[in-house]
Amino acid sequence: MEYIKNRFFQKASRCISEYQRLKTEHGDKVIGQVTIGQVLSGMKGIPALVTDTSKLDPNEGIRFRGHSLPELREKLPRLEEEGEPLPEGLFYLMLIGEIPEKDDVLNISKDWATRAYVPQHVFDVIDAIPRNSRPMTQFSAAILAMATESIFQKAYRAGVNKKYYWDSTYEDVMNLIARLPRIAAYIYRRIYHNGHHIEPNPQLDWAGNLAHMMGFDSVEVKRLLRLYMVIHADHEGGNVSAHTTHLVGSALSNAYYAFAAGMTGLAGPLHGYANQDVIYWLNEMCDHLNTDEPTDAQIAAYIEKTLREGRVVPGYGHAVLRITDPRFTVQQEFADKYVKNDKLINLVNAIYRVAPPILESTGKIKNPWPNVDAYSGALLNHYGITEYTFYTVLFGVSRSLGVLASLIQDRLYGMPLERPSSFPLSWFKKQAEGTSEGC
Ligand code: CMX
Repeated sequence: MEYIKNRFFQKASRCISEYQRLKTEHGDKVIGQVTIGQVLSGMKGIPALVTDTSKLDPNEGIRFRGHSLPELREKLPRLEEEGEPLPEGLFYLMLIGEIPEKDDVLNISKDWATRAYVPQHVFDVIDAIPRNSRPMTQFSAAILAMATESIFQKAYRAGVNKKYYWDSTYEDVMNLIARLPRIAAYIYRRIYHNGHHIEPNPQLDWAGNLAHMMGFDSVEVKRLLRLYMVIHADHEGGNVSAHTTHLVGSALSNAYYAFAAGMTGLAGPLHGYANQDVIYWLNEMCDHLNTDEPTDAQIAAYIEKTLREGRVVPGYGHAVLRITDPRFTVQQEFADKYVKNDKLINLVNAIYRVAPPILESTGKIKNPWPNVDAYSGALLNHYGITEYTFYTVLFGVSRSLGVLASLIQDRLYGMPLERPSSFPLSWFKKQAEGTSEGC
C-alpha cells in the first residue's frame, strides 16, 4: 500500500514549492475585499482557505477535484455493475487528484481492513458514557480516546523534521478512517441492539463492512451506504466540520484531536444534526396533523407555523448553495429507481413541492431549496435504519474522507497556524460610521 502514499507524495509535492512561491512572490496581491456584512454574517464568501479536495459552486453544487457527483457515479470504480461507486475511490480522487483504477480502490479497501483494529480502551470509553447520551457524544469521545494511537504525536515528540509531518499524519489518517466504521457500528449496536455486537468482516469494503457490523447484510443497504458515504464525504473547506478539522489541525494537533473537534461541529443542528432533525420535524408534523399522509395545504400550514415560531425548517437552506443540492437530487433519483411507495419518502417529495415558494416568500432566506439532509433520513429509514438519532454519526464517518485527506495536504504544504484577527464590535462600528459611540 506504500504505492498510494508514494503516488500522493509524487503528485502533491509539486505543489509545496508553488505554495511557498505564491506566499513569498505574491503575498501582497489583493484577491478580494471583506465587508462588514460578511464579517457579521459568519464570514460567508471570504476567500480565506486553501482546499484542494472539492469546490462548491453556488449554482452547480459540489465538484470533487473538478468532477460533479453524477459524473463520479459513472466514473468511479464499483464492485458490481448495478452498484454504487466505492467511497474508497472518492478518497483516492480527493487525495491524489486522479480517478483511480479498480485495483487502486480494492487495495485501499484491503489496506483499511488491515488497519481497522480498535483498541479495547476505546470501547471502554464508549461503554463508560451513559447509553442514552447522544450517539455523536459517544462517537466524538471515542475518536478522542483513540488519540493514544497517534503516530504523528510520537514522531513529533521524537523530534521529526517538520517536512515529514505529512508522513505520520498520513498513517494516522488511514488508521483513523479505517477504524471509524467499527466505532460507529459499536455505538449503533450498543444503543439500539442491547450491545449485541457484530465482528468486522475484513473481506468487505469499507461501507459494506459498516452495513454488516450494524446488522445489515443485504445488497440494498450496502449499496445505499456506499452512496451515502460518497455524497457526504466533502463540501469544500469552509463548512463547520471541515473548517474545524483544518483549524485544530493547524495547531499541529494530531488527526484524532482535529477530527474529533470537527465532529462536535458536525453535531450542531445547523450542520449534520439536520439529518435527524428533519425526521424529528416530520414526525412532529404528522403527530400535529394526526396523519402520515398530509395534503399539500396541511404541509404548507405547518411550514408557516414552524417559521412563525422562529424555528428553522430543517433540510432547507444553505450557506453557499443557491439551487437544489445535487446531493438531494442524487438521493431522489436513487429512491425513484429502487423504492416503490414509501410514505416518508412521499412526504419528503411533497415538502420539496411545497416548501421552496414559502421559504422564498419570507424574503430573507437566501436559499429556499433543499440540502442533502432533507432526503437522507427518509432513505435510511426505508432500508430499516430507523434510529434517526444515529444519522449524524453516519454523516461523520463519511465526512472523514474529505476533511482528513485535506489534513494530509495541509501538513504536506506546511500550512501555518491559522490565526485571523478579531476586533470588538465598537471597532466595526467605527469603521462604518467613524464613531464607536453606543457600543
Ligand atoms: N428555515 C427557516 N429559516 C431559515 C432557513 C430555514 N431552512 N434557512 C435560513 N433561514 C433564516 C436564517 O436563520 C436567517 O435568519 P435570521 O436573519 O433571522 O438570522 C436568514 O434565513 C438568512 O439565512 P441565510 O443567509 O439564508 O442562511 P445561513 O447561511 O445563515 O444559514 C443554514 C444556512 C443551512 C444554517 C440555514 O439555511 C438553516 O438553518 N437551514 C436549516 C438547517 C439545515 O438544514 N442545516 C443543514 C445544512 C447542510 C449541512 O451542513 O448538513
